[in-house]
Amino acid sequence: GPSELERAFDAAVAAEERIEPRDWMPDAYRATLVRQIAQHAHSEIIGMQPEANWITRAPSLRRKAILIAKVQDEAGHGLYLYSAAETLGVSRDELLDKLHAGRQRYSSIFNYPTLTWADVGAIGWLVDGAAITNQVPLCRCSYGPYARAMVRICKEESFHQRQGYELLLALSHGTEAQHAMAQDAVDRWWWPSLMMFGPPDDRSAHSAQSMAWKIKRHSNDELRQRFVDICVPQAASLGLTLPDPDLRWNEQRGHHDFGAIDWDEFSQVLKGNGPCNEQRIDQRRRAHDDGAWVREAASAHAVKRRARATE
Ligand code: FAQ
Repeated sequence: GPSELERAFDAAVAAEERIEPRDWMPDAYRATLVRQIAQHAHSEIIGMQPEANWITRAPSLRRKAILIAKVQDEAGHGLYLYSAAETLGVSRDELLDKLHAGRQRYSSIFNYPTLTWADVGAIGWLVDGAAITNQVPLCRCSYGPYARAMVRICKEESFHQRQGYELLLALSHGTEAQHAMAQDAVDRWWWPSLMMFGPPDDRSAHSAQSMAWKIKRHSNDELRQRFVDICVPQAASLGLTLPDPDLRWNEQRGHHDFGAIDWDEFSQVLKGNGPCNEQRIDQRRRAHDDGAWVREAASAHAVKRRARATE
């Protein structure tokens, strides 16, 4: 039967208490958290690339300042999340090595290109919107450090989502060409955003166990449905359409029905065959190598300061 420690862990989870770094936890619980938090952290820093692509070409100083701040926030989210992962006994170096070696994942969404300025708006509205829908329940995750990191991240994500919505609203009500650019961006980002929630429930390997452990609070399909229901009225007020002829309100279900997701495309992106997989990981490795001297200088400085403090 279960040991004393296991029983205490199960009771804490059942009582909605938080599991903290020094508490006993099952190895598989720890491994699942490392997998999910690392994947989340990697997504934040790889996710800086598609938007950073537009910093030099933002259409005004105001838009440029906003975009720089947003991309910087994403770096910060990466740091909170790597720190949360470190409380589980893995180092940030180790996680980055795994990312660079292709042994840990980052979100499928960041393997799509940002072709026009409107993509910055579509990412804010749809990608950050999907991230919030997925992450608000993670504020109640059973693992304390992850749950607490998520509170601040969600507040910042809400700001990012509004930024994207406001950008798209300006374009949608601008010239005919600007409106068309906004619509094209939404057409390209809609389906990949729905894929962010992960495979359908009947093909989600980890959901049942993660929900039992209260790491995940809702299934992939539940959150995806919630996101669709939120987006439909927002698209209408933006004056834009969602690229799905099967999208319609279902009175009986009290939800919107929507068309079939291309799961072959999703699995291709996960296998590394998305439009930008290679570019994203090459750029990440290059940035890491180019930053080696900064890490060396910072640790040399820390050693010097410590020596001075103990003199
Ligand atoms: N992409 O059994 P499940 C952001 C993998 S938001 C890639 O359902 P799970 C904000 C999954 O790892 C994006 N892989 O898995 C931002 C597993 O493979 P594995 C980051 C995916 O973990 C905006 C397999 O499929 N957010 O960064 C994806 O229970 C703008 C089976 O799947 C998070 O990571 C996918 N979309 O549920 C930043 C949120 N979906 O590991 C910058 C936290 C599934 O066995 C700019 N994560 N897979 O090899 C989660 O909530 C969960 O991990 C899910 C997946 C819901 C993503």
